[in-house]
Amino acid sequence: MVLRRAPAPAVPAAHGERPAPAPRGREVGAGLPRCSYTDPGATIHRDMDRGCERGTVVRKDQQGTLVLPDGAPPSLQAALRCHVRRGLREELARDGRGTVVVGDRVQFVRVGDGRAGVIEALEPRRSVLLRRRARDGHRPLITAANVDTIAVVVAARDPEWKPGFVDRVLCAAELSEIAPLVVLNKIDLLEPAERRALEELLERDYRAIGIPALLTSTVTGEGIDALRERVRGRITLVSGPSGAGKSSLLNALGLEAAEQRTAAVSARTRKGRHTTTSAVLLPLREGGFVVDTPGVRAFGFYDLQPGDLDVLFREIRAVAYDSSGSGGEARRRCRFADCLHREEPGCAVREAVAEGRISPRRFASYLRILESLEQEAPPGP
Ligand SMILES: Nc1nc2c(ncn2[C@@H]2O[C@H](COP(=O)(O)OP(=O)(O)O)[C@@H](O)[C@H]2O)c(=O)[nH]1
Ligand SMILES: [Mg+2]
Ligand SMILES: [Zn+2]
Repeated sequence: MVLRRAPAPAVPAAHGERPAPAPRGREVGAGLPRCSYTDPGATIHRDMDRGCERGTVVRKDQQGTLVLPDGAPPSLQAALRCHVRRGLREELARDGRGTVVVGDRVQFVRVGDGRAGVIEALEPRRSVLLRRRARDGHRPLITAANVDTIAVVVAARDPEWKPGFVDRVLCAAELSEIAPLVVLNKIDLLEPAERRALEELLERDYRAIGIPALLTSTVTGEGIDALRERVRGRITLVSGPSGAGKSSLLNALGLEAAEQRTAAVSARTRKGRHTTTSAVLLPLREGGFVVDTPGVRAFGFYDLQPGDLDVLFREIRAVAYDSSGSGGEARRRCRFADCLHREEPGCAVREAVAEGRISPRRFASYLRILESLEQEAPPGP
């Protein structure tokens, strides 16, 4: 299979046309697939001279869009309720940017008593998270923009962490070209020998391939400063199973519990049920935001074909593809061009696993995710 960067705006119209289905044996990035979103290069038509201020979209709900102005106190209370100027709404729907989402950088003008505003312009996005639309699996939604880091938080024990879950989140980060971070919390619960074994695993499976991994404890305070350094001034999406200690870590970072509760309530309907996926950006004191989300559902593998999964495991990608060819094309090194690295003879990836160049545990994750993708994906033509 020849891999090539996917044509740009084929994908994410939040309320736009259904995008054309990706061709089979699809073209993906120069050896790297990724979420085929390219910002249509937003033109910023308003400017500060005309009284516009800049801010970050921290929440969306039925009543509108909450924007935290730059320089305002880091609290949801300081956000302004805004609506999007109709002309801009139409432009976004037309050009494939969809709608304004949390994380978006916007320019707005204040109206009324200055506690409300109108969004006039959307600044170019650094990244987007895509999610399948629940009702029809094909149309993607942009759920958040400008996320800098996807942090997967699990407990070293209690509840037992599932490496497969971590690897799935890491794949989602690769797909969106967002920096990953692994956080092993509750490290205080491990005996010294268990801790050493965990350190070895993190070193071999993550740090060795360039994925940072932190050990933290909200009880002893270990690793909290390192985590603070990682989230400062950035937008960090925090993902992890319930009980891993996400809320406790956010508290340790100085995020007031009240803010967190406000966000949690806003994500429920009046009947107490969760609304769709309205993520909330929680402003941090030292700058930046965190988004707390329960799982990978919020940013599932939009439009990922089983044959592209190997690209999302960076150490498998490094072995499976030879991108020395011209034109940025990448070819599989395995005997079969469409090798899924399962039973096929002449497989470069399985050879690397056998020789210890790829972690058997990561490879097992690959196989499990591959299987789940095959169950989700409709059979190709
Ligand atoms: N021993 C220990 N317990 C922790 C740590 N962090 C959180 N917990 C406890 O784990 C439970 C779940 O924490 P919580 O922050 O609510 O997890 P969340 O569901 O991921 O938000 C709570 O009882 C916390 O007190 C830690 O680092 N060490
Ligand atoms: Mg929580
Ligand atoms: Zn192979």
